[in-house]
Amino acid sequence: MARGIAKVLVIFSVFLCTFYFCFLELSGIVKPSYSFQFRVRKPARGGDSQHEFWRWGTAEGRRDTVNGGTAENPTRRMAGPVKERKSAPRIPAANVWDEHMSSKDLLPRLQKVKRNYQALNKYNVTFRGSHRHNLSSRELLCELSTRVKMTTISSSDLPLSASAWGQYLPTRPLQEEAGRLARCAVVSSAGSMKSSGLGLEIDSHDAVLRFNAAPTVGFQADVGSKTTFRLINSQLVSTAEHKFLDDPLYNSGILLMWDPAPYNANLHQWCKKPDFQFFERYSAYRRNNSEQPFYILHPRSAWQLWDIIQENTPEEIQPDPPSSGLLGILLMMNLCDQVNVYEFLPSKRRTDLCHYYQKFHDRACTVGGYHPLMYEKNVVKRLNQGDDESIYYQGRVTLPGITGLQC
Ligand code: NCC
Repeated sequence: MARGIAKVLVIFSVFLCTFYFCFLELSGIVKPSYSFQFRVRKPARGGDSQHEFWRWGTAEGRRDTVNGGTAENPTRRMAGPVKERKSAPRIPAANVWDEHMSSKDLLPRLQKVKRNYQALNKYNVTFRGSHRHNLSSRELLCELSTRVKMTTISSSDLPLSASAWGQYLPTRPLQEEAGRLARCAVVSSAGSMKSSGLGLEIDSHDAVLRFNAAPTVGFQADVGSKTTFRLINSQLVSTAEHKFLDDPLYNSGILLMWDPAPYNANLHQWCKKPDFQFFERYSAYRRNNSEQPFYILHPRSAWQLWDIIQENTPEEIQPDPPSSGLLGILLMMNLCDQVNVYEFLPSKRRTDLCHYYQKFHDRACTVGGYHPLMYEKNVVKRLNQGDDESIYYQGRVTLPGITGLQC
């Protein structure tokens, strides 16, 4: 008798389990136990904890939270399978970069990093401008066009004491070297470029700008293969680990380097005390690759750009120069009629993976630690002429050229 009851109980529980998994979970009526993957990611090297997830809105969590790298909307998933409407895809607003992001939206660790850089004030920034954060997108474009001179230096700008390396600066103006450019692409190095399949779209532009050590070989499907410009920082040129003199990655396209000066320094003061001692390696590279144009940005450009970011931000930003990313975007806005920027504002592929070509994870790569990157992105979002769908699906922002702008 007891064995009979036990048998019935076993059969009944097997039936219950089968019903639960096959019908309720798979049809999405109950929340699947594995849905936790939305929030938990692998421990990040340099990250805060295993349970970090993206906060796109306020620290109070008013907005949705989405884990890096997933495109799905957890609420929709819980509501059961819904057919994708191809004509008008719905983008959850909280999944597109919010131009009002502030330090409150940063992880506590990155808030602290920001405060430390503010206390350090390495470049003796003495900002005396006013906060004018109600400018329209058009007014902001005019500010960028009239006040930021994205110029390169020539040997005649430098003191005699700098002639040992200054003699290697190109004589032909960059505008002439680049020629007239209609549509240009700027490719951020973000991890979210991975699996984007944007390669063909990127290569369809008249010119493509890439940053630092970002490769194309092995990543063509996602980042394309054309490199017209490469903007590099002086740290990369100066430190042996980057193999700047030996790596063929740097041998194609027009090279441009930048090095931060103190906020109020002139060229003479900068030459005496650059951020990184790049002179010898710059000269050596030029001797070995004399045919390849290799420009150096005027150090004041970075601070002119920084002033505009600070003026258009209601709180104090890091007193450090803008990232290569924003410098490159503005450079291209000066050289091209239209600029498409990829994954500077992260798409649905958003991730803490720092670069598409490395395995290192750190949220700071996307929102900034040393660079005022979050605020740079807020400005770019305000300037965007494209739509939220393009940001969400392609990570693409469309900006106008500013050379002929009537202000
Ligand atoms: O990482 P980095 O930048 O070379 O990236 C180039 C530009 O892409 C944008 N980016 C990158 C990663 C990410 N997850 N999101 C992004 O939006 C940024 O706009 C970034 O500027 C730099 O700005 O020069 C920087 O350089 C690196 C590093 O020096 C080079 O990669 C050397 O190869 C800096 N990292 C370190 O110093 C450790 C980084 O802070 C800024």
